Amino acid sequence: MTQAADSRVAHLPTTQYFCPSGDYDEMWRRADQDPEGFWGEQAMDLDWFKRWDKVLDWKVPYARWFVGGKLNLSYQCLDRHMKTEVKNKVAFYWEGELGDSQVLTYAELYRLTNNYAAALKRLGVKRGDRIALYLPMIPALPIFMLACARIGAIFTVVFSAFSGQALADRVEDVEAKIIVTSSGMHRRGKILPLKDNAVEAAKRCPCVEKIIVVKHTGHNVEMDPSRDVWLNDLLAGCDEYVAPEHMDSNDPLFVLYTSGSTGKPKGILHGTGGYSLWIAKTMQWAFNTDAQTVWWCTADIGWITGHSYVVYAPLELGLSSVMYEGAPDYPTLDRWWSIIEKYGVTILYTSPTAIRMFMRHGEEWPAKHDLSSLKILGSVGEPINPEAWLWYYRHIGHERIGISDTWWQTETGGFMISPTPGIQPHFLKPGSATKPMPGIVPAVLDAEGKELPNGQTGFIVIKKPWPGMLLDIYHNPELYQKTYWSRFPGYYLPGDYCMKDQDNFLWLLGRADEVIKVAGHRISTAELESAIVGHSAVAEAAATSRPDEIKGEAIIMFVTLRKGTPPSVEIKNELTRHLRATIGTLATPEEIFFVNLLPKTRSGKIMRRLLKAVATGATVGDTSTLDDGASVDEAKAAFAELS
Ligand code: 6R9
Repeated sequence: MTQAADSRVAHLPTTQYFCPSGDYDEMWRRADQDPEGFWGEQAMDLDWFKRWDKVLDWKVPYARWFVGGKLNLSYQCLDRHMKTEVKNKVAFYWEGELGDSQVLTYAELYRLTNNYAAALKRLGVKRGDRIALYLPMIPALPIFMLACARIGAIFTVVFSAFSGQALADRVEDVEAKIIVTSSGMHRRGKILPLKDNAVEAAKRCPCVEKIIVVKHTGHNVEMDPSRDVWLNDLLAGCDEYVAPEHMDSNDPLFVLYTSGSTGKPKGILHGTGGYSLWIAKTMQWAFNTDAQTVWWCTADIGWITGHSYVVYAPLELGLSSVMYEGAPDYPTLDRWWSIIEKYGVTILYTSPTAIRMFMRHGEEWPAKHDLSSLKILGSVGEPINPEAWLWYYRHIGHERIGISDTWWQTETGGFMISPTPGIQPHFLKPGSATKPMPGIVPAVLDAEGKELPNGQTGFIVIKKPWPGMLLDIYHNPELYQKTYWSRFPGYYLPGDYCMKDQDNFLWLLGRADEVIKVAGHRISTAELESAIVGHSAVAEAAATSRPDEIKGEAIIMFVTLRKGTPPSVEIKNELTRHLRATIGTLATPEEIFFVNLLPKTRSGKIMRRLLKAVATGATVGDTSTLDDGASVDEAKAAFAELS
């Protein structure tokens, strides 16, 4: 649960949005009553090689949009702008952590995408092949994503903070032929060895034939000539046009791994036509973008937010974007605000964690800069607490502009619930993502599947398919069915708690399952547990979280050690290192508690509710099904002692 409860009635006046051109209620009703008519009209804004035969084919749990239609997303993002004034417009203002920068126009991006596509083809990549992209926030990443889309290769981007092992798990599952990486990446003045991690993954995965290496850092990198190739060498002689593949609207575009309730991340599979349309439309609606927009989405491309709203949607809409490689507060605490001033950013889209971090640093840092170019602010990744919302509104927006708090998920492709100033502005309430996008029909259900009256908290479900909906879980349709469609048959289950207030505003209140959001990064308790028990000293483990002032949630682990290993600070540090090496830095626990027994039910299930209560210092509640009351006291004692 979030801190929303105390501010549910805090109304704010409508802020001065521009262009209140539409009628939100009317548009929402139209999309609900005649989805095929509505989406058929919207889809006319894309360039199709062949028009669809049917707008929607919906057989629970699979929705197929624009059936029979043919298009290519790299064509939407690039080729079609070559005929307009967008051609010479800036696509990306790239800013490196070291202060270096690069400006890429649409024409340059188009040329590079063709060259990269030619290079991939030269390595034998064909339509339907899988490619893993393990790159930092440098221009090569969006260019490879566009090049893959162009030739119909399915890509999976692996966040650069994931370890070599986590990369290997994903490469193996998707059976990638090629890993694209960089020599290294800059982070807070250090160089992280991405290439080494890629080699570790390639050694574990026989499917990998080649590693393409982008030269980004100056340090020495060992190359195995039978497997590794520098991008620059590969590009020599690739200065050519590559015709975009005519992809079927429901052909896969990418797989993005995300955490759920199992120990292994699942590959969310997104398609081409519905996805392309959904992200472009939702971006316009939530942020009222226009030709003058200078967009900055601060998310890493390794997450869905970066896929949809750093790379594809802004390019489809022909916008200029900022892309920044480094840490937000490096080398000085006003790095972000200086970037906004430098490029005249008009829309900033970021996470509550970042806002809370800046809040702690103090408003004097943004106050040093002219932020008057900003027209709209955005938030994503976790519930935004009203205090952070108000700080953002006051100290970044200067009480002049609104905040689009966008609720959505990897699986949904694009925004689901958000203010829609691009259609019609409405009142905002700090902490509420407000109303569903046209085409989104949510309901709040109790545990039995009964719709709850306004004011009560339950599970949010989505009653109808929407164009950005995932196609499937890669190679695992059973898990797809089970995860999203089995608890409340016929409805999509996102896994979040939600409350609809008396004004029909929606409050998204955090995950209802075993997924944790640490600084907006999604990770599951099962993943953490299976990683930590991989260490030879660990007998059993349970992961939970507690609220964190900055990161939203922090990871807390309870561990029983094997006989012969006594608890110590050394073993604690060793287990932290082990988690980071197995998953990545985002798996760093805030605290590890050693206990002799984990609290379990009589049927042997770990009592997570109880551990969570212990970790957060709340009252423990009903323990009548508990096997051994002593273990609860023990967990509590361990917590009290160590915290
Ligand atoms: C886009 C993204 C999805 C989960 C989602 C929810 C949380 C995201 C939110 C939000 C409240 C918001 N979440 N945006 N909760 N308000 N505006 O973050 O995708 O990484 O798949 O995470 O994030 O719990 O279920 P993903």
